[in-house]
Amino acid sequence: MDFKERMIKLRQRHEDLLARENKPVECFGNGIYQKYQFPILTAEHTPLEWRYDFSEKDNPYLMQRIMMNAVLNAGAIKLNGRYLLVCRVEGADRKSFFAVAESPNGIDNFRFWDEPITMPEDLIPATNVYDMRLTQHEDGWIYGVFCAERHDDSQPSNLSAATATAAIARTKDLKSWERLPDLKSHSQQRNVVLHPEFVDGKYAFYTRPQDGFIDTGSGGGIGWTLVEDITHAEVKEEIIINPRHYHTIQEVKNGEGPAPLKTQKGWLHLAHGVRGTADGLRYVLYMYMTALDDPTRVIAQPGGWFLVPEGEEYVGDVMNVAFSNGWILDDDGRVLIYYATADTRLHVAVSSLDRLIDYCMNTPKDRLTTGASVETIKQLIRKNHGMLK
Ligand code: M1P
Repeated sequence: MDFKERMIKLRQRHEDLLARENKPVECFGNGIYQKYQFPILTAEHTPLEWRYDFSEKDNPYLMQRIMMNAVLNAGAIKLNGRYLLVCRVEGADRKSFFAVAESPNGIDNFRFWDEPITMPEDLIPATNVYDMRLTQHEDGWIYGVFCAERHDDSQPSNLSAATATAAIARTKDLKSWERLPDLKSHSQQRNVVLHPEFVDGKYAFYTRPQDGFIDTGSGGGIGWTLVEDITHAEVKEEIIINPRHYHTIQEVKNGEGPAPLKTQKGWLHLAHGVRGTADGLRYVLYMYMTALDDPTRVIAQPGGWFLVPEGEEYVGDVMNVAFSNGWILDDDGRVLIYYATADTRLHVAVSSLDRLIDYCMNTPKDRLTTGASVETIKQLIRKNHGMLK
């Protein structure tokens, strides 16, 4: 096959992948959300122009000159009727960058914009950036808050020593970005999310204080801080609003997912919880709700996980991981939840605001012991047997 023929085949195969229809998984499911047959974005979805040199003279073997490793953890927004994801794309060189993918329906036909985002640097450039949370703030800007990772130069002989900081940028169109100074904090911070409304006239951030790059250590869970000036954001006072807890899905650590959705019943939150196993860490998604008049007060939290990796979703670079930092509340009340599995690929699960509120308000909470869990199950059995008046 000559160069031209191979190029045509390559382009056709890529187009088939991009245009592939995605259908709901045919199963009864859990009634809460519907998963879909195929991942919506993978490394294979990235544009061929990012990977191949199409000059026959310079690349006679039609090799990939730059390889891509994964597409994962995407911020999400519906803007001017378009479903847009700011994806974390990871190259074979382990560097993550942000790139926008657009779909006509939020479910399939996602296509990356021509070029990745050029994100301006803060004063000290980052080695790596990832996991952007998008917030359409009432001040009129769209904010992207993401993790900026740098080597921890206080440990020069340890090549794995790193620091995690919350970086802040804002935009109106996801094309040009204004970088603001990173969030100042005494602890390392990852999974920081901007609340969409002012609280007491201030910007409000969900935080996740951590002692080290991986370990949260004494960092007790999902935190909250108020900031007067977002152009010089600093964590001065921080409270924990959704703590870690022994023998739960969020024993080791947890972190806010996308910016919460405002509903009539309260703020709806999606988060991830992490527990240890003999086989390493297990990342699952869970939900909770907070009060409208006080977004720091948890009013409901269903027990256990909401979404976990299943089947092939388990397998990838970091096994046993479900992670989400993006969702879209659509005009018809559908909620499109974008989740990544195994730090490798991106999927969509579809639910609705009504269902998610029902799930949060009516799923029994984790009462923290086996005995209490059995009691909760027995209550449901008795109710079903018509024994509860
Ligand atoms: O590898 C799983 C996830 O680990 C980190 O999340 P956390 O800070 O809660 O441990 C992040 O690096 C995330 O990107 C990754 O998916």
